[in-house]
Amino acid sequence: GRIIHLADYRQTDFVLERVDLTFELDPTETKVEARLIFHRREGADPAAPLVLDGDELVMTSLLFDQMEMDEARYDATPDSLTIRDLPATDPFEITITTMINPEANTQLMGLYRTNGVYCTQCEAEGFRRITYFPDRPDVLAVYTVNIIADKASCPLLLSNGNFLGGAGYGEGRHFAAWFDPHPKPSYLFALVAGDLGVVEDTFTTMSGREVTLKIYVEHGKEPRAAYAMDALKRSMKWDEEVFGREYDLDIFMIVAVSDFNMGAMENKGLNVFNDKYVLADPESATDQDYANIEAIIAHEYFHNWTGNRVTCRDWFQLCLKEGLTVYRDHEFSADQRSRAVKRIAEVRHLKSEQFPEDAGPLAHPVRPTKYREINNFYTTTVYEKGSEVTRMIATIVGKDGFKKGMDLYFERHDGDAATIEDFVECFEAANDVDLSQFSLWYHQAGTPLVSVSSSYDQAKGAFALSLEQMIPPTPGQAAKEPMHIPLRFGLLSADGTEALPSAVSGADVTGDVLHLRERRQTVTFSGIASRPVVSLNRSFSAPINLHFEQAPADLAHIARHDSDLFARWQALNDLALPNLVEAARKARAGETVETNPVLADTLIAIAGDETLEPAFRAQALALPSESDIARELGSNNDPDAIRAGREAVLAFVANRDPAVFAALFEGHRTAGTFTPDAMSAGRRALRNAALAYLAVADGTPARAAEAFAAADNMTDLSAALTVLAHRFPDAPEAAAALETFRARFADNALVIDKWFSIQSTIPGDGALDRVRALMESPHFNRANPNRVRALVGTFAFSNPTGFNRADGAGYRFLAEQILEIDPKNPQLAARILTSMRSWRALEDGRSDHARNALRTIAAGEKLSSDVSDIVERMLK
Ligand code: BAL
Ligand code: ZN
Repeated sequence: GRIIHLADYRQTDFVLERVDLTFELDPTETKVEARLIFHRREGADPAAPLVLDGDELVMTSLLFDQMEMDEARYDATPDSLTIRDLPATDPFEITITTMINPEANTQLMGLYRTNGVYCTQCEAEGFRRITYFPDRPDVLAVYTVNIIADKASCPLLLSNGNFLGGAGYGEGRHFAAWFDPHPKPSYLFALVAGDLGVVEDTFTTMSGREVTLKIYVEHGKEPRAAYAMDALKRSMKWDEEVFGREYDLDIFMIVAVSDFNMGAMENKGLNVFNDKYVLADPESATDQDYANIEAIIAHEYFHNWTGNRVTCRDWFQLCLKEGLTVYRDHEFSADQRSRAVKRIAEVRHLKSEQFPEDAGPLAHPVRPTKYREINNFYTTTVYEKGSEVTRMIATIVGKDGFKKGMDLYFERHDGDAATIEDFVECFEAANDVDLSQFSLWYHQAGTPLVSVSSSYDQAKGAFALSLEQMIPPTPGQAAKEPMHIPLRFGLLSADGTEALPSAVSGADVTGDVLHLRERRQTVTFSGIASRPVVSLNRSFSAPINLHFEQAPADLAHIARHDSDLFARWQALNDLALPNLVEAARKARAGETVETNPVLADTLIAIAGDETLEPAFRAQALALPSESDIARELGSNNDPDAIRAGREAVLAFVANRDPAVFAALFEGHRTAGTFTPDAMSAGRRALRNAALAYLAVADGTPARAAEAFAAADNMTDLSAALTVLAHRFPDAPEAAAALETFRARFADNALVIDKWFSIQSTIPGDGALDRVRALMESPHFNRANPNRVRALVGTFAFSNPTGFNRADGAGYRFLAEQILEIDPKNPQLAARILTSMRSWRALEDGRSDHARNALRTIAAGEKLSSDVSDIVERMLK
């Protein structure tokens, strides 16, 4: 494919007024009739042809104002339809008939079949696989949809908007008509037809309208949709209370399907979900699954305003809806659960997924200026960093200022296809601030590095912070401008209370936010009676790497006393990371690893602190991951040494005071009926974190095996199974538990995915053979994205030692898989391939093997644009 540039954006020559679609559904020969009414845009070239997008389309008829069109006036190819000699002013009607084959659609883009159900996925460019269309987000139209299908196999016929009516339609068939009054881009179109069970409820909006809520799932799975329904109602309420946004149709539907490339899709009034993010019960879902369901249900619902009512002008603006909507779902979860614990989880995710992307060959700005394949820009940079940028706007303009800006955004842009500039302008106008320097966050890729040093002058009572920002070079961006970085901070006195300066010079400080704007800045705080300990970037107010060599005792002080719980966790992390990096170096050099006892004692003290919520203590106990350590090391990485070093530190902590872990394990049982609330989930998290340490201290699988046998919910069961499989892979207890688990959940594919993932992440060289063997299991299905991600994806993304085997066999395996998956499902192949995004940071032997594997992929015949785009950027 060719490269698309933001600078080339121009409006369409034709305005689409209305869309009437009629589908005659058939597994292999679905007939689609699209009646499109256009007029030429005022000022457009009167001779310009109408060019419509297509993708693998076969056209069987074309009418102009209901008359067959003269063949000399158009050209139809599988991927475009060009029509000439169109009127200069009058509206006209084009009726296109295409024949498509849903059964053969393995890409899962456009109209396809999953377990006998017809469903669609149109974002970003799937609609053009259904009919020829101006398939771009700035073409908004009102749709009427008629669906005709076999009554027995498709009793249910759904599309966007409100139900108009239905009736019988000839022998054994019926039809239904839907009308969506809200103008929408084609990527929000949806159709679902099949035989599904339903869970129904209602929601009364703030203006008193009753909305019907329906969640469709496979028959028999209805009870597992109860939590999703509860999350939906809470989301609707929250969006009214916090953002003043009310739902706008009579009905809101969610359909869960088992074959889906993404997590879910926000189609207007008819969300389609990967069933993994709908179905849950205590027997089969972990606390993490519940939290994910809550977040994704909310995310898709929130898109109704941020994405659907206000959509994107072009795909470069993807972060306009995604970054903002992730921010909204983060805030929702923070309000529903523990804000600090939620923030810790977000930052862990950001650091482990987005920071590596931003530091490697796939780095790109939050608002890119060019792309080859838009499917490859549904990234953690667009989503998660995009959310962080929105959060920084809220930090800069304040809570009320953010609300004013959002209100203005909805007021100005409801019904629009907008840009990032439009969005930022609303916060500037509502708050009378200049966000032009801040906007560099959208345009400059790379994680800023802020280096800090401090000095204290006792005689003057002055404390000075020297800050320097550096934004590393990224592909296509060698030199960067300094950015506006909002840093929340506090100065802690020796007793743990906050020291308040009498004056500040050298930077703007508003409340607890220090605004770093220059490349270098020294900030002086006066009236500070004794040397304070700085707690910087509290709540991770800016998504940066902080280089600040604070003494272990200072970090321990923050970890024990900061008023900001997130900062306490961050200090623990900062205390642990240098230790783990040093441990990795020592392990690689064959030297003995030593662990700083301050680290172990601080961790244990916090874990045992009954005044803190258990979920926080569980987070505190989780040492930085192997990938965190690799990122900190930066280059020449040896994953085996990183793991060996980390294991040594972990063993030191585990053996420091096993009685504490035993008490945590015994003292946090969750007895009685299972509830997925945050408090109970926190108790389980702490208990299972303790179990992981105890298994190391015990050196035997007995305790984990007992926990496995006693578990009465999936969180505890899978945690115990993970400890058994990862710590004691060769023990009979592990084999027995794995088989018990498999047999018990053999008919629940989503649970079998956990069984795949637990085994594919068993550390060490043996993982690859296990993964290969599991691919032969009858439970595996290489056509199903969830199965492939659970087994192959998890191995490549989350098993650093297993995947990065020194002999390169892991990379060769991945190359083989990518070449096999790509012809069927390019999006899935390209996504899994991004697991190699940090290959250049590996030591020479491994990076040579990785390069060879990437070259093997690049040399593949008929690569999709998805995979060739990724592999070429990675090799560049
Ligand atoms: N729009 C694609 C799925 C999502 O971000 O909600
Ligand atoms: Zn989204």
